Amino acid sequence: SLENDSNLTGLLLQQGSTSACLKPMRAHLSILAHTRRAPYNAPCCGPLTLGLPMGILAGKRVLIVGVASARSIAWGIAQAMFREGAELTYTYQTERLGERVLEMAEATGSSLCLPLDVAEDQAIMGMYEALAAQWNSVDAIVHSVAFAPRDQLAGNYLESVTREGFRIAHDISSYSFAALAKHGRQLLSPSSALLTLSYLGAVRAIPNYNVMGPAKASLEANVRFMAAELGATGTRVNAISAGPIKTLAAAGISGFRSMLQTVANATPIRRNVTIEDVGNAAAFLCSDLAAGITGEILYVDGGYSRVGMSC
Ligand code: NAD
Ligand code: 0WE
Repeated sequence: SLENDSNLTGLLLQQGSTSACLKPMRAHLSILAHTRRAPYNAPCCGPLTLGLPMGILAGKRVLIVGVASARSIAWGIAQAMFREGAELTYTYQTERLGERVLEMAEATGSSLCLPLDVAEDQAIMGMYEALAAQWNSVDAIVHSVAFAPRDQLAGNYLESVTREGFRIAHDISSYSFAALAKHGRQLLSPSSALLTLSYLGAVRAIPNYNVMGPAKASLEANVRFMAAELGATGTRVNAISAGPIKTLAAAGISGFRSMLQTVANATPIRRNVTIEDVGNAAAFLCSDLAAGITGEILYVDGGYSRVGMSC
């Protein structure tokens, strides 16, 4: 399955039983401990940090929404941000996902995981209440969430699109980003960043992406409107438009494997992007290095969208 060959769950599942989880988990943590940056204000001369520069996110507190597996783009972002010194809190969509997300959180120095279904305003407000009990402010929020009913993502656009499918796609994939900002803005620090994930289907008609195209176009417009408003209080708002990656959200999309191959061949860097590529760009955008960037859609697609023909 998608999860079994991932680094983290691979380690956890090696011994085939949940009771055997702790030992390999600790081994994994100790590996990460060597790459952990010093906390904010700490001198860079402790035993773990000797000779290492401070991470670009040292002292930043980041809320990560959208980890479902070790293949999730949000997990690539969380790992890059942890490496750069951020302190993380995660949310998970369902109880079924909660245990796995908690294990992943622990591997990145975090034990705070909160349930969140972004379809519910009450759930968003409850999540922030629980978060505010731990953190008095938040420096970045990563929104890595999309959903349309499966029947929306196959066949011709006008045949598959329905009023209800359109509503759900826009609610979960676009409105939820504004909702996270609307209910969380009192917690945002004066040099904070919001980040969401988009896809080329926002600006090009891509077969089978269907109603998710209009939903991502709406999400990208959300980025601009939110950036215009929140800039005054020091919050930047950006999106990364990522190339296709095999995640749970891509599982079961018919022809995804051959699409990956076709895209790799037509991409200037001649390969597909990875969750590490996206994670590194996300860490930059949420850091003070990107203090002059807001309302932007940054393409992390190996240049695919820049070329009109490839040989
Ligand atoms: P993923 O399945 O790992 O992540 C999608 C996440 O959305 C999951 O964690 C899921 O729990 C969450 N989610 C869905 N409905 C939710 C709800 N009601 N409440 C809370 N959470 C909910 O897949 P991914 O590919 O990592 O997707 C993350 C983002 O990246 C999405 O916005 C997707 O559109 C975008 N993106 C993906 C690709 C790709 O090819 N995989 C390319 C470009 C952009
Ligand atoms: O945004 C996405 C996928 C988002 C998504 C995926 C699913 C699958 C499971 C939204 N809703 C659902 N609903 C489900 O039931 N991507 C960018 C990945 C993706 O999906 C495609 C793509 C690409 C790329 C669908 C068709 C064509 C290309």
